[in-house]
Amino acid sequence: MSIPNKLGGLIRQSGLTDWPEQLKMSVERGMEQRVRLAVTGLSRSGKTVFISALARHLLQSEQGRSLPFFAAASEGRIVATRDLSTESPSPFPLQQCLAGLQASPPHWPNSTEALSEIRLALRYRRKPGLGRALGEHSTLYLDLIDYPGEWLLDLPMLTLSFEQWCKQQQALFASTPRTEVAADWIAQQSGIDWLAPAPEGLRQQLTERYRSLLQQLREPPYNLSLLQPGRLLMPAELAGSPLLDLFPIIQNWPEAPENADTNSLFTQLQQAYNDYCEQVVRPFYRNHFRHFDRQIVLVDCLKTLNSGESCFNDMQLALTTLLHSFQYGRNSLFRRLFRPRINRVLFAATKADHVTANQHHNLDQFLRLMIEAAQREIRFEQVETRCLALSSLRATEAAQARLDGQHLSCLRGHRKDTGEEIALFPGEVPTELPRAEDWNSDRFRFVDFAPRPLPAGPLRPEHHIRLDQAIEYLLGDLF
Ligand SMILES: Nc1nc2c(ncn2[C@@H]2O[C@H](COP(=O)(O)OP(=O)(O)OP(=O)(O)O)[C@@H](O)[C@H]2O)c(=O)[nH]1
Ligand SMILES: [Mg+2]
Repeated sequence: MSIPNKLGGLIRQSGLTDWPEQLKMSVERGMEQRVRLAVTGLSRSGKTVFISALARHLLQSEQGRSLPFFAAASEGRIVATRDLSTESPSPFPLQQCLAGLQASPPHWPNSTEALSEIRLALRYRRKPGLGRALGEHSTLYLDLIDYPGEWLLDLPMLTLSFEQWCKQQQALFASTPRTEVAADWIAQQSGIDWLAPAPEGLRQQLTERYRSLLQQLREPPYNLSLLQPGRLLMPAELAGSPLLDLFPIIQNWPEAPENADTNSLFTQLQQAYNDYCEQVVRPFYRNHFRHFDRQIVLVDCLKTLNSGESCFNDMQLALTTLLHSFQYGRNSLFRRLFRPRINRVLFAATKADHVTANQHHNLDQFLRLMIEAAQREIRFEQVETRCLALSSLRATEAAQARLDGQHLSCLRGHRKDTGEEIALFPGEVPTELPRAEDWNSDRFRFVDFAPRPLPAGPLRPEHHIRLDQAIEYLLGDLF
């Protein structure tokens, strides 16, 4: 077989039809080192703060000061950096996030309401050795996207039919606290004939009730994660669209749905579900959630400790379900060029500055418990994984207190809710799953802190906790 035929065969096997364009992109990709890092995290897990801090540190990494464990920077091999995000139609609002953190008093970024992209170019000197034959310098382009965490949980819906989704929701609503919070809504469903012609506006009315239910379950004291459809909570440009008039049927599932009236709630909801998956979720997945090379999964473990066992179980299920939406595997050269897969995953417990330094190891351990099932599946694909507690932007400083003649490690900072300055002993992070009595005993009360003012000048290592280790693990081998 001639070379072009061989290549054609390979491309056909790979399912690529527009191959000249793919080939061009792939060659560019191979020469330039384009890396797409998936920043995965449920809502309020810390994605926007992580991306802002990562970008801010990397954009000053030629100074080699703030990331001691990121070898390329500390060895002085990053020679220049640039933020290329302005080339994107929806650039990540880095300056806006940084301005908020530099304000007086500083504040965290708002919850993300739309998708945005950031692209950083890092020009570096290659290590002495084989790679030098390709030239002394090279550039690594790092692409990241930020998006509302709520949208992430729509991805698993792509693999479910309307009926499967309803059955899954039925199982969720059969356990506490959903059963209690949704009691009225569930009772209302029992009285509905899903197959009969539905009065005008009923679907919208029932959706509104479902939306406020989801809102309630997202907030304290429940803090649940597995809330679908995510766009009901964060609609962005779809606010008011009939595509979002959608909720699951969890009571009275019809015996013979094929007899449904064309104007019945069953027909309307099934159609709305299919339209939502195809017109909202699939384009989001197709345009943004394929072709990642590396992944960081941000997990707010301390929130689950504060909120209790049902929050822990729900977040664990949400993460395991969600990670099925990504493609993992080892990258052969061919695959790396044409269809990259995630081949390294970092699970990160965020907000490690909410506990004292002697608890960071415990937080690593607790994170391991939380993501055990997800990690096992990913490892089966021979993908490297690691667990690490980190803080993208450190909001507290270490302090010492004396109690009964003993020194106690404490934290000092400003409370996020009141702004009041406090020094406190935040307590210990368990290394095993808490027993029922511990979950119910108010044993865990980790406080949220307001950010410390971010300097306009260069950042230092004390502005983060282990962010440099995260960067080294995720990207270090590429420099
Ligand atoms: N102390 C501390 N708090 C953090 C850190 N990162 C995030 N937070 C807290 O977590 C909250 C949520 O962080 P975001 O980065 O906005 O979370 P997100 O994942 O982007 O959330 P959505 O946009 O709603 O999906 C912030 O308002 C802070 O209170 C950190 O490194 N240290
Ligand atoms: Mg965000």
